[in-house]
This record gives sequence, C-alpha cells and structure tokens, in this order.
Amino acid sequence: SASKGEVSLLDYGAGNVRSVRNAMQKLGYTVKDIKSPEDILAAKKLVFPGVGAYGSAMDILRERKLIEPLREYVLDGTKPFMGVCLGLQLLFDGSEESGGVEGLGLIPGTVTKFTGDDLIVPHIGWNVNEVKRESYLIYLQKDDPSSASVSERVYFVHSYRALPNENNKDWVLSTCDYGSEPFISAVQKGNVMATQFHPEKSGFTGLKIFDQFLSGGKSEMETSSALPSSASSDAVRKGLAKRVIACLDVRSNDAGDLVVTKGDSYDVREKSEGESGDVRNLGKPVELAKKYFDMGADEVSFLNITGYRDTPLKDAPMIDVLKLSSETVFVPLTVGGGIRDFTDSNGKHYSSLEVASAYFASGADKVSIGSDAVEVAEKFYANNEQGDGTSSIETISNRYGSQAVVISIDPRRKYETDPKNTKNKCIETKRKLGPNGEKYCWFQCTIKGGREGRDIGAYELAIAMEKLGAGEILLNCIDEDGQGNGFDHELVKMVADAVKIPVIASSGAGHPRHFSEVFGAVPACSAALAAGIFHRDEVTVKECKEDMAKSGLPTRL
Ligand code: 1PR
Repeated sequence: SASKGEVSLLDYGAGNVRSVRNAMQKLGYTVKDIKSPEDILAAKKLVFPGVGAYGSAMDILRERKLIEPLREYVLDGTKPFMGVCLGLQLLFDGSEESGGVEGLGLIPGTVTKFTGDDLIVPHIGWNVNEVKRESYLIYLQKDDPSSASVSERVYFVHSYRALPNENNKDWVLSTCDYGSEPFISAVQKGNVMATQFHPEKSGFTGLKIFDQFLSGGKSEMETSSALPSSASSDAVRKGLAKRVIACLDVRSNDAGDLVVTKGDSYDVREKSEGESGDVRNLGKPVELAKKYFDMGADEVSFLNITGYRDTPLKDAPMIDVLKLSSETVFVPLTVGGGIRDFTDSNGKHYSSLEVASAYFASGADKVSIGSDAVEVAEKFYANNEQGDGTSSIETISNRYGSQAVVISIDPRRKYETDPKNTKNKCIETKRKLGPNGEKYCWFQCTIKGGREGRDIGAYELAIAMEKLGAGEILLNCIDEDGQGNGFDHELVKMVADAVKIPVIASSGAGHPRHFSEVFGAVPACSAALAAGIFHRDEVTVKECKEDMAKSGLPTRL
C-alpha cells in the first residue's frame, strides 16, 4: 500500500529504537533517519524516542549539534513533533538524574526521581492516564467532561518523572498516579506532543496513539474498543497492573533448528526408556512470540538456555529472532542467555556491554543476566559489598539505564536441620519439608542452567544486584519449573520483600488461579511468568487475567 508520508526519526544510538521504527513502518509511514542538524529543520514530522540516561542523552545531542535545531523545531511549532519517554523529559528545564543536568528548556519544571514509602522503582508496566483536558486523541480523550476520565492502560518504564505545576499546566495533557503524587504522563501543545509512556510498547492502543497524532487525528485503525469497560471495578481498572509474562526457552535441537523448548526442573529432553531423548520441541520462537502478543501477554521473554556455552554474537539466530519479533510484537521484549564477557574462537574479546548492545539494537528492551550475576555477586560480597564498576550489571545499567537490566535467578531449595548451618538467609518452610523432614530451607543460586550450585542464596543475590544497578528480578525456581503446582510463595515473598525493584515470579504455573494466588500472597510481587501452560495451549493469557480481575487485582484486560 502507498506510504502515508515520511516521518523523520531521531535515533542517537542509545537503546532500542527499532521498535519505534517498526511501529511507524507498520502504520504505513516511511522512516527517514536524522543524520545532521539540517535534517531536523527539514523534517516534515519528527519523532524523538529518548532512551538511556538523561545526562548522556544531552551529551550526545550536544556533540552532534542537535540541541539548537531541536529547540527551534519545537518552538516553531508548525510541524508535528512526538517525543517518547526521555524524549518527553528532555523537553523540560532539566533533571536530577546524572547528578543534575540541564535539558532543552522548552517546558518549565525539573524531572525528579520517584518518591514514596516502599515504592517499587523503576515504575515498570501498564498504568492508566488521567486525562486533564480535551484532546482529539481518542485514547487520551476526556469522555466525561464532569470528571477526569481514565484511559486504557499503556506501558511505562522509568525511574524519574516530571510533576505538574502552575508554570507547565497548559502543557499537561494527562497525568498518571504512581508514588507520592501524580506525574506528567503526556504533554501536548498544538503540533508538539510527548509521552512518558511508550506507545510503541503499548500494543494496539499505543499504535493508535502514534497513528492519530501523526495523521492529525484521522486514524484509520479500528477504534471500537476505545475506552476500558467501566463494568470492572476501580480496583481492576486503575493503578499499575500486575503483569502476565509469556516466556520462551529457546535452544537448538539436535537437528540444529532453533526451537522453543520446555523442561521439567530444567530437563528439556523427552524421557524415553530411561535414556534422555530429543530436545522437546514446542514451536518456533517468532511465531509463538506473536501468538502471545495477540493473546494479550503484557511482555514476552526469550531465554537462550544454552547461552552459557554458546557464543551469543555468533549465535545470530537469537539476534534474528529479536529483529523479526519486534516487527510484530508491540509489547516489551526481554532476552537472556549468554550476557557476559567472552572471547571467540579467533581470540576476539567481547564485553557483556557489547553483547547487550547488539541485542538492544535488534529490538530487545531488556537483557536478562543469569550465571554472570552469581559470579558478580560473589565478588561483591568478597569486596565489602562493593562493585568495581566493570561488571555486566554495572556497565549495562550505566549505559542503558537500570530498567534494561533484569537478573534471572535459578535457585533450588536447600534443606537444613538448623538454620545456623548456612550463612545464607534461611526460612522455616511450610510449603514442603526436606527429604529427611528438615524444617528449614534456603534458596541456593545455580549457574549454567542449574548444573552448578553456589554458596549464595537468592535473597543475598537479589540484594547485591539491586545495589549494583539492576532494575528487575526474574525469579525462577528449579524445584517448581514445569510442575504446575503454582509459584513458590515462600521464595517470592523472601525476595520481593528484600528489594525495591520489581520482582517477577516464575516457575510452576499450572492454572489461571496461580497468578491471582501469588499476587494475593505476596503483594510486593509485580509480575508472574509462565511457559509450559501457554505452549501446550492448556491455559490462555486471558483466562489468567480474568481470574486476576475476579480477585480484584489491577489487570490489563
Ligand atoms: O546463565 O545468563 O547464560 O542465562 C541462561 C538463562 O537460561 C537463565 O535465565 C536460565 O534461567 C535459563 N535456563 C537455563 N537452562 C534452562 C533450562 O530449562 N534447562 N531455563 C533455563 C529456565 C526457567 C523459566 C521457565 C519457568 C516457567 N527456564 O524461564 O520458563 O520456569 O516454566 P513453567 O511455567 O513451565 O513452570 P545465562
């Protein structure tokens, strides 16, 4: 079909901008890259997705002499401008991020870090906007002028935010409630618009916001399910939703094809006559990712489960899986497996930062680090609870932001007759006693997909990772993996109560009610992930969410 016209994209190379590009292309626009200061002033429509840290973004814009043309374009105001995330924050006077930095100075106010008692930061996930004034943007419109209306949920991921005040109130289009006070979630004045949330990660709702803005309010996309049904209770419709994540464990099978597989307690081979058989094949990664997006999954994760031994950059299939998936999946994508330093067979060294960068450039929003995190945590404790600045966690989070760094923990229950027998945090278990009736247990971290146990617990690892700059914990459990008996609430509670970053419960989902149960038992748990039940078509994402809504949990339906 004919192009709807040209959109210029300002990609300064600091993170996943591929998804924004893919969204424009999917909407029928031709994307032109900004290469020089002149390109900005020549643009007909300009999209500015900000990624990474505030200070380094300003540094790059300054080096490339883009600050003045950007200011001029926005101040002129005759052509459409759309900023996303940091692309909104940079419009303000400045930010306290990166030790206090000046911004573009186009909107009054300073961007500050979230505050609030026991608040989980980063603010990651699907939240609602409260719309402050009329807008032609149907997903951000005030349908009931007498009271503020709540829009459909959209995807946020950030630790800093701008607050509404007297001086910027004519800019504020919507706010979102999180932390001690509502923050600015969208601004608009004439042709200039910016969102703190990510339209390119907000499913069809987000695509429609882009489309409406870029076409001046004339989106041709289906708009029937515009606003959330007010039939569900406020508890379900409002606030940060508990996320449901679909996970794809990916590896090559014996024929060399990349397949989605699934283990029982991490054993992914079919059982045949006492011998281990073929690698279980549950489908193709790109197709399944699209299927889960269409089913309403809030995020999709790929774990390259042989990443500990394969060299990930040579392992081009994972890069291709991401590139292809990000063309059809408009929710966040995480990739894990093999995020660490390595030297290839030709003796060339790659840093974990380079490995992660290749994944971000291919469409990943977050990378997940497993084995390497355990070794980094051991060094952290040996070094007086300090990092040395060189680890994968520190380098990737410094460059791309903490929200881009997920720690995948693969713990296994270790039973003790006496908690004093281990230096690691031990609980008295009610879930399941040990093989000899032991009452106490801790959760031992493993590396290399559970093949090697280390003398550090999931609790200790999570605390170390938060201190080093990780933004989220993906908490697996080898004992429960593939068992279908529900999540290990004792483990999830122990870790979720220990850190202020979001924790994703994983391993053991066998029924829709298991999601409601873990969120009910552990209010600090932000998300829950499942693999087997979705791959085997036993349970749909929708069934999980309906059960959550019935239990009064904030849910993106
Ligand atoms: O150590 O940084 O290279 O990362 C390797 C990654 O691969 C880690 O995130 C590790 O969790 C994962 N991994 C390694 N071996 C396996 C395996 O299964 N043999 N899979 C593996 C981990 C666990 C979950 C699973 C849930 C839910 N899979 O992701 O999806 O347990 O399953 P369920 O709902 O069916 O119970 P590195």
